[in-house]
Amino acid sequence: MKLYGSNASPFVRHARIALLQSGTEFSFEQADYDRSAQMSPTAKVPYLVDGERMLTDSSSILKYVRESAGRPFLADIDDYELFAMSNTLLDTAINLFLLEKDGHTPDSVPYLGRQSRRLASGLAELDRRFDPADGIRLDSALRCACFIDWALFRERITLDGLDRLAALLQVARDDDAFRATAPH
Ligand SMILES: N[C@@H](CCC(=O)N[C@@H](CS)C(=O)NCC(=O)O)C(=O)O
Repeated sequence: MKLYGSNASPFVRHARIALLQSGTEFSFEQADYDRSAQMSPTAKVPYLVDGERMLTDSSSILKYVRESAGRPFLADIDDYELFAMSNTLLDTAINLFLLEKDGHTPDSVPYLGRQSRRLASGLAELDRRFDPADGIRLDSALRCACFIDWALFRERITLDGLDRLAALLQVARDDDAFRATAPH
């Protein structure tokens, strides 16, 4: 089994952590924008190749890896909802990050202002909903931790006033697989 991606991507990180936790033998192959555009129809990372099977999204990869290891993936509706919310905010933050590189900012593009407000309101809601005492066992909490660690790494957010998210991240950083996959 081969997982393709980059060291900085939070989507790739979540897939790597699931693979490490499952004990499955896999290799991690670096894929930049050019390689992913050649290999995957979505031109995104991660993608996973297992024999004849190719999966092109971190969510389908997670479902495959978790269920192959006999573990449910997003079986509970609250887990699913928080996973989806974290994912929306991660997409939003990445969108803002990539467009800023091309010179488009919330000041110059009204839709990016909306994206920026979505990020702030969504983070406040995640802070209300996650209980750090529950740790990162559920994929919603793990996705949220991958998201906020990436957003801090890229200096997209601060955790000022988001004490529960800060505590959740601290719990995640104590985990071996999470630490081993830190963005760089
Ligand atoms: N829905 C996808 C999103 C993956 C994604 O956005 N990956 C980023 C890297 S963090 C990417 O490949 N971006 C390339 C691009 O936007 O052209 C998933 O969950 O795997």
